[in-house]
Amino acid sequence: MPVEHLDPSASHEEIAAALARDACCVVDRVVPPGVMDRLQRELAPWLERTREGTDSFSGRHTQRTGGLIGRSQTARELVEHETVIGAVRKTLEHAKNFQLHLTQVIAIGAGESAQAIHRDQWAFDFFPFPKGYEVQCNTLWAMTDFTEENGATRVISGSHRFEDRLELSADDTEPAEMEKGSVLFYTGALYHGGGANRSSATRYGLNITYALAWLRQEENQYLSVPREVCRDLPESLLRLMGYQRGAYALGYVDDLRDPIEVVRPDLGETRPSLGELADVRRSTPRPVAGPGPGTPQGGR
Ligand SMILES: O=C(O)CCC(=O)C(=O)O
Ligand SMILES: [Fe+2]
Repeated sequence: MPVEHLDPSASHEEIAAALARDACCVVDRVVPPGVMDRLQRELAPWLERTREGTDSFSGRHTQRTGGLIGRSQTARELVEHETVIGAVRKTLEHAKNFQLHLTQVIAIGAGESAQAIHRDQWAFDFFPFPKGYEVQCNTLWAMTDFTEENGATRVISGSHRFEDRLELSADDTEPAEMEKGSVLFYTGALYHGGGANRSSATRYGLNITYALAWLRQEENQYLSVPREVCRDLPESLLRLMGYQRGAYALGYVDDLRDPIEVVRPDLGETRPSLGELADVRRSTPRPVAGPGPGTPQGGR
């Protein structure tokens, strides 16, 4: 089934509804192509010197450049893009909070072969999350047009309902073709993979992913983004990067301090505390969603 395309004006609810149904969708032309050119220019010094992968999953003709919060103002803006944050919040609303999971330009070079079809949430040690309990909401921004020929991401719409740990092939997938400036949204449970690049030019995609704040981040933001840079970032972005507590108590600093206080002492509480558990319990949605709520994935 081809991936659904939504208008640039799609609401957060419409994007989240498409994700609940198919686990993926493309929102067309979220930003003008010039924004992608600016991102490319800002990152050029790092893109040039990034080495290709050393295994077939990373891609032996693919460069992966990260640490983007510290390296590009445009990347910072896209991480907090209103359309994305609203759709991610809606998709992950069954948990108390979410955080940035990784920032990475994926440059698939000419001649690269197709990546193995996988679920991104397998990064969590293949933990069998309950079916319908989404732990990630991901974006892949097209920095160049994505075509079947140049390695557009291969997706299987609706595959969040499949069994876990399947070995699927490119024949089971469709290419998520899209214009530069468009965004492929997909959840951690979608079966997908980078496509083979049979063109003569590099396919550039900006992968920005978000995950529940009680899970470990794939890209370590605390060590990837220099402290001097952090001091000048907006509070909302710092919290998204993980300078916040995950759920009730995860990640506090020494005497129950909010981690944001370490980088922004001006935002510290005078008498730090975690808050009343009863209040937090009341304000946290019950973690059920989608088909078969509460059913362990191993039982599917
Ligand atoms: O670059 C792409 O199209 C997708 C890559 C991917 O899925 C991954 O590296 O996890
Ligand atoms: Fe992936």
